[in-house]
Amino acid sequence: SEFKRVLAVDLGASSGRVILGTYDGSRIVTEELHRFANTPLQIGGDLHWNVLELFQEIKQGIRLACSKYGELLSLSVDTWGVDYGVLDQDGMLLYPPHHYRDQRMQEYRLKLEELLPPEEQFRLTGNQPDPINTVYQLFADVQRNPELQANAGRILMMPDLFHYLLSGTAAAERTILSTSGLTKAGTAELSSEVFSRLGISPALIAERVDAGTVIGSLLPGLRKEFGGSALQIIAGASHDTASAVASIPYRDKEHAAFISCGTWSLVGLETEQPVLTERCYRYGFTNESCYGRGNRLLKNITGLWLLQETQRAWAEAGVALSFGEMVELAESEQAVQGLINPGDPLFSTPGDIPGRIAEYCRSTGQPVPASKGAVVRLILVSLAEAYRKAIAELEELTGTTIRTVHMVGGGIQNRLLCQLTADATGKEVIAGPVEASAIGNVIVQLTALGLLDYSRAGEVAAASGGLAVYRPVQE
Ligand code: LFR
Repeated sequence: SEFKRVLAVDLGASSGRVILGTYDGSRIVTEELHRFANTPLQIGGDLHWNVLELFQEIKQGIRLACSKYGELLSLSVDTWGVDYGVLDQDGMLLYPPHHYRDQRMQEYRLKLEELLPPEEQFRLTGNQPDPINTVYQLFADVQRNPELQANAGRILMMPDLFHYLLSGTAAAERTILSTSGLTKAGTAELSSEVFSRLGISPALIAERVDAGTVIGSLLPGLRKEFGGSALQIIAGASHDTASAVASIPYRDKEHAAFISCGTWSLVGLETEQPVLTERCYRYGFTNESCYGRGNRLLKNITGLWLLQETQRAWAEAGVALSFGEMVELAESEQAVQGLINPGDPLFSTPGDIPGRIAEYCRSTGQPVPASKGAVVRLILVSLAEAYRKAIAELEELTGTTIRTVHMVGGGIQNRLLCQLTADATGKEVIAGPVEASAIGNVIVQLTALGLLDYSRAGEVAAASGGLAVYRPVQE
């Protein structure tokens, strides 16, 4: 038919979704077919992915898609970076994969950094050392369970794990692997230095593939469940941020930065080669792979997590507010004083974020926000300030003058945040698409299937996105 239909499965911190992407040759229309909770599972002291439940939900989404639309072309899963599951020698999942907000890495962090100092990790891999990175998690797992490597067949990053469960093919896709701290900067090759220093076997990593590889099709058993649908399984730009970046409708890419706004804010720009300077390391930037061969130079800044957890804490205390309502409260709040550092470790684990913000303000000698609106405004102003700083650093590191900031992802529905970002940076903000990861995911599938030339991706994304422009307001 003239309509090409593919499924994008996007697993994020607030929910997982199965999204239908329909392409008519000029734009992509997304339809959320199935949304479900993605609540981490606490078992004993550990925090895990509820992976079997998620698999069940993905199947439910495929079922709905097949019964509504019949034959679909393909499916690809994207998720946040760094997490993985461990398979045994027979390809069975050994235990529920850990969630990066689990704390087991803390105990082994120093030991790892003695064997492999942070600066060296950065130089070797281009990744900013962070205890959430795969390398820290895997090292902790191996220390805690010395039998693990003998029992394990492979580890698979989370999107790869879902692709494996759907198709039976184990592959390590490049963009998601580039978040691991295990690969050589700017390549998909494993860093043998990292593996040998830490005593980890590189054989744990599956065969590597580029983003946009058809790795198989639905396992026969599943295929029967869905009425014989032939669905191909594609390793797309399976890191959600790589997918989001693949959806950016650049107008002047040479002078553009991006902010991917979700639970995290990823502030960066695309470069040809990784940037491995000492200064880049000190400023806290990381290098990850784009779809294709490019590099994403970016900084992870805690993002809407702060609002999500604030919303949860208030709901638990009996005040249920939507994001829209929270932003309205912030809008009616005039100048708020003070700033928080969104990346302070105090804010990184689930809990009473408003309480911790108050604690942070007290301990830094700043006024404690006196109302809910003031809390929300303080969060948003602090995010915009963190964005401003990161963009100034990007300009310094790359010698580029940034003229436009592309904001993409769910967080841009928060129009106050977009305007505050334009004001703080003094630059034009182009916001959209909101469904950045899903649209990027679909774009990469369409290119893998030979239905779209990637040089047209920006144009297609712009036609699909519903873009909004924010200009800085001079005071
Ligand atoms: C965004 C993201 C970031 C990654 C962080 C943790 O969802 O994927 O890019 O660094 O989550 O994995």
